[in-house]
This record gives sequence, structure tokens and C-alpha cells, in this order.
Amino acid sequence: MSSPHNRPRTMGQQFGRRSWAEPWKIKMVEPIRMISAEERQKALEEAGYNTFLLHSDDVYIDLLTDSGTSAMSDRQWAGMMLGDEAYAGSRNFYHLESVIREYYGYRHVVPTHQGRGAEHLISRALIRPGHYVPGNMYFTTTRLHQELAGGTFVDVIVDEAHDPANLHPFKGNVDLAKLEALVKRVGPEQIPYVSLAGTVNMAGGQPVSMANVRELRGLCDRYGIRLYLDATRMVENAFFIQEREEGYDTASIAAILKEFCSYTDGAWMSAKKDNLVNIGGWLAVNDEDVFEQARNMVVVYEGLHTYGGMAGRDMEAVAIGIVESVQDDHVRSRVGQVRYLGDLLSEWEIPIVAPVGGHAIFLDAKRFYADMPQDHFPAQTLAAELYLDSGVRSMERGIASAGRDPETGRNRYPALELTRLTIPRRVYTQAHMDVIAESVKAVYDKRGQTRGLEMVYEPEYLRFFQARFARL
Ligand code: PLI
Repeated sequence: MSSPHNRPRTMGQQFGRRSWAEPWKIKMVEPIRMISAEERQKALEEAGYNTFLLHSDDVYIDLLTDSGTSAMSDRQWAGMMLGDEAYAGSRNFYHLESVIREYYGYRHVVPTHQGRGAEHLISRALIRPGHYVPGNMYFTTTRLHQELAGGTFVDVIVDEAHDPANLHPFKGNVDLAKLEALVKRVGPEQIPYVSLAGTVNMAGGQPVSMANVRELRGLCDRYGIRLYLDATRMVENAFFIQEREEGYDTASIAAILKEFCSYTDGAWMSAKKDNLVNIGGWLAVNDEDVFEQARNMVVVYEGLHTYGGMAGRDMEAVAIGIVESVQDDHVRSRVGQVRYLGDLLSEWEIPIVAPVGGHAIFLDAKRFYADMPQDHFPAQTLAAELYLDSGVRSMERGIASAGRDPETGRNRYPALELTRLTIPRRVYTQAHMDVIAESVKAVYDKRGQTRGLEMVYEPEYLRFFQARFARL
């Protein structure tokens, strides 16, 4: 197969082209290697056809997740040496707190070991049995913590989000009519908060518009409902607002981020994504009472309220990472690399979620394996095939991830059956993107001969992490 690497794909690229490039150069490298096809087959069987269970030494290009997989900068590594490992009152905590206040704008900060630690705290603080938690599509760990606290998650995202081919520019938006209908049905006192994510991971990294969050704030105010943000990839969301929303093309990413957050009462954060670190998270809130509760609970579940499960050096790396993450040239090259891969695949007419989102390409396994029933795990199958072809590791985001309805115990059948090629930040080059695209093409070309999978082991919680499969 000819490589698309150096071949001009449009007239614009051929003549007078102006490419973007990463705003960094490489100072240290980590060797990777591809094991043989026989070894890949053996490794996949031993992993029960679940890419989460592969050893990373058996992986060539690792697109499992963008979580904790970023390359840190020389400044962040230098910051690691400034770790103040005091049990209480570490100076790195106060640095982190001041940076979160400056860039996200919230008053109070509670550090946690990673995002789900913060999800646990906010869910326990606000949700009571019988509550409903509306949100713009579920995320696995977020919804589980809401359910474990006694809540029922209700999806109020716009319909376009469930259609992988719909080109709506803000497929992460909340459908305000759906939300208002829920408020009227169950009563505002049964809704502790609206759970808003920017971008929406499970929809393909799709953004929420500023207009939508502004209106959402108005609706929440009318009913006295709190609005909390999953800010995990909010910097990428800000990029799409800058690119697509009227009035924001000259605003900086930092300004857009801060305005967006100003419409919300607080946020939980997996610092392992936008914030460019390998571990960390935080909860930030404006309400005094929520802060009181979260600060008290964090000492039970995470660690003292000035470290929350992170080492001092980790908090320093997060603080520096936040500042780096909101630089316009960083975000542009990050999303630009994802888009480069998306353009290659689209050119070969491989079905992906469109528009391409901020952190990943989502292959549409329903269209990829058009004849395969959802019970045969098409997205899991596609992840397995990709690994067998080239050692590229991806992740299922379909029926296995959706899990079972806690009421009925039956499988949920999500409209989206996707395989995610998640791009770590500042880690891979354009040549890696070409290799990935060519492997997807090879798997696509032999899609007619591919058999699906059956689940042979299913753990109780978040089954996709540890489930095992066998070839049908
Ligand atoms: O993995 P954590 O616990 O640091 O964060 C949980 C989490 C919360 N919200 C969102 C939108 C996420 O994407 C998220 C984690 N995502 C992972 C691990 C991923 O691979 O997408």
C-alpha cells in the first residue's frame, strides 16, 4: 500500500501550503517495537480479546487512551524536582490551587488522585437515593459513581449526538427541552445537579457551545438546580468554540475556558487528560457547603485535603501542565493531529464519527461491520483485529462499555458502537498517524471475513476493563 505521508491530498496542500507543526521538539525518546503476528495472536488470546488486558510491551502504537499517557514538558519534569512532600500544607498544593483559580475561575479546590476520585466526592456530596442526574451522554465512571450514590442518570444530550454521521458542530449540547421535560416530570428538588461534560467523550469528543451552556445556566437558575462540569477535556472544547462559534474567533483558549466555567458551579477533573500529567485530578467548587463536604470526605477516601492522593511533585506537574494546556498553539496542534488522522481515514471512506472530535478518532463499528449483530461486539472485534494487524491498541466504546441496566440487569444497547483510536498528547508523530491509518484500511479491506466475539467472563462493575471474550 502506498503511504499517504508525503503525497499532497488537496490543491491547497500542493500549492502555497502552510502546515501546522507541533510547538515543541523532542528531547528524550522511548523505544517501541512491533512483535510478530504470531506473538500478537498469542498475546490477544491470553488477554481474552480485551485490549485492556494486553501487556503494554506487546503493543506497538498505544491508542488505548489519552488518559495519563501525555508526554510531560521539560518544565513539568523540572517542577517534579520541586515537590514539597509535606503531609500537610504542601506548597505545591497552594500553587495548584492558585492556577486552578486563575484558569478555571473556581473558588475552592480539593485535590484527588484522579478524575473518578473527584466524581466520587461530588456524587456522595450531592446525590441521594431517588435523585435523577441529567447529563449530556454518560461517561462510564461518572455514571457509575452517580448510580452508586443512589441516583439515576438521564441522558439529555441533543439527538444529533447519537448519529455518528450528523455534522452538527456542537454535538455535545444539552437538549434544553429534554432537560426541562425531566425537571417537570420529577420535580427540580429531585435533581441535585446537571452533569455537563465538555467535550463529550462517548459521543466522539464532541463539544458544547458557549450559547448552550449560557442557556443551560439560565434554565438551571429558573429551577434552582446546580450545574457541574466534567472539565476533563474542556480545553479541547474551548478550541472548537474558538473555531466554530460566532464572536469567539479572536478570543484566546484561556479566555474561552474561563468564560465557559463561569456559567457552572464547579467542576471535576481528570488531570490525566487536558492537564498533561500522568496522574492526578481535582474537584473545584464555588459553593461553600459543597466544599465543606468534599473537603471532609477527601480525608476518608483520598488523603489529606492538601494532597488528596497526589504526591507534592504530581501537584506541581499539574499546575505547570494547566498553564501549558491553555496555550493556543498547543491546543491547535493537539486537535490538528487528531484531525490529520481523521482526514486520512475519511479519504479512504472508512466510517468514522464526524465531525472529528478533540481527543480521538472513533471508528463506527456498526457501519464497519454492517452485518455483525451488536451482541457479537463489533467494536470489541474491531479493536482486536487492529491489534492483530499491526500491534495498534485501541478501545471499545460500545455495548461492552455500556454495561447492564442496574434495574433490569439487561444489556444496554447504545446507539453508538465505536472503536476509539485515542491520541496521547505530545507523544506520537505524523508518521505514526500514517501507520495507524494504513492498518485501519487493511482491517477494513478484509472486513467481510471477520467473525465477532462472545463474552465469556463478565465482572460486576465497569465490565469493559476486565471482561474476557472468545472468537465466535
Ligand atoms: O480516569 P480518571 O478517573 O482520571 O477520570 C475519569 C473520567 C471522567 N470523565 C471523563 C470524560 C473521562 O474521559 C474520564 C476518564 N477517561 C478515560 C480513562 C478514557 O480513557 O477516556
